[in-house]
Amino acid sequence: MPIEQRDKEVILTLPSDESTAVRVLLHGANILSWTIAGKEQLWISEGAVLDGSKAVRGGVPLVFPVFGKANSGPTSTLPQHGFARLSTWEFLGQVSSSPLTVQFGLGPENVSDALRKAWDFDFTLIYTIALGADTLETAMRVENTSKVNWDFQILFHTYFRIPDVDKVEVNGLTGVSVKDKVSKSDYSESNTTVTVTSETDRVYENVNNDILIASAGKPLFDIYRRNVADVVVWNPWVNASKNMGDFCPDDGYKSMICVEAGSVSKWTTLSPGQTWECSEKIKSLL
Ligand code: TA6
Repeated sequence: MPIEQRDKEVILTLPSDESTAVRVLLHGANILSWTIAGKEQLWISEGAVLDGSKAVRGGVPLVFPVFGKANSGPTSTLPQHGFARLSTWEFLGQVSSSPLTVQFGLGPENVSDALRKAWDFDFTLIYTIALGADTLETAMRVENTSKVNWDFQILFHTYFRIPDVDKVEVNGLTGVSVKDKVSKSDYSESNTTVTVTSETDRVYENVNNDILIASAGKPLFDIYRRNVADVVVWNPWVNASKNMGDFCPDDGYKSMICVEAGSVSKWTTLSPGQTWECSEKIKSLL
């Protein structure tokens, strides 16, 4: 069955290959798994909490309306990364069979009272997920249904599964301006390929190239983005992994890298009735 709706999840299965599938938790509309011919493409913690009590540690968490924590402004009382990944989305159904495409929706009515009070604007999010033979496309349509302007940031917080962090290479970032949250410095990326040798937490701003994730030169994933100009690269490494209670196993950082497409280096303002769209298409080269 191409689309299976369960109590708390929706499963997409390619009719041509039942072992190519996507599993989406309604809590956070969080993609938990993406398999191609039975091979898992994403990383999810063995300690991920899936009961709706907190954000999922892995897969593709959704970040909206704020990336990180804002010190001031309407999002400053929201939890880190906002409420989209903390809310239960509505399954809106299948919109296409080729590629196999479904949609999820979120509005103020789906957000807890506490979180809605923290950011009390009217909005609609329509999240589209399309599964191809070797591709996963995610798209977001943001609408301001308020009577006033509001600002937002947005990001697909994708956890990629990789063979070995010591061999991972992220290509396409040369010359890009970086806000490095570990060294607390700003600089231009001078390396032709970005590798991970310690805790890494960087916002690459306004990235024009497509991104290639490779392992010792062997291509793993191509990432194509539309209207999400920034790319965040994150690996918690040894200590930060240990300090996250839901990050398991402790050495899981060796098998994952977050390469996150987002619009986070500035705020996007929507006026009443205005809509905004973005998408990310990942092609697995495994
Ligand atoms: O996207 C990178 C980042 O902002 C890191 O700073 C780290 O905090 C990571 O997100 C995970 O955040 P979370 O709130 O899911 O623990």
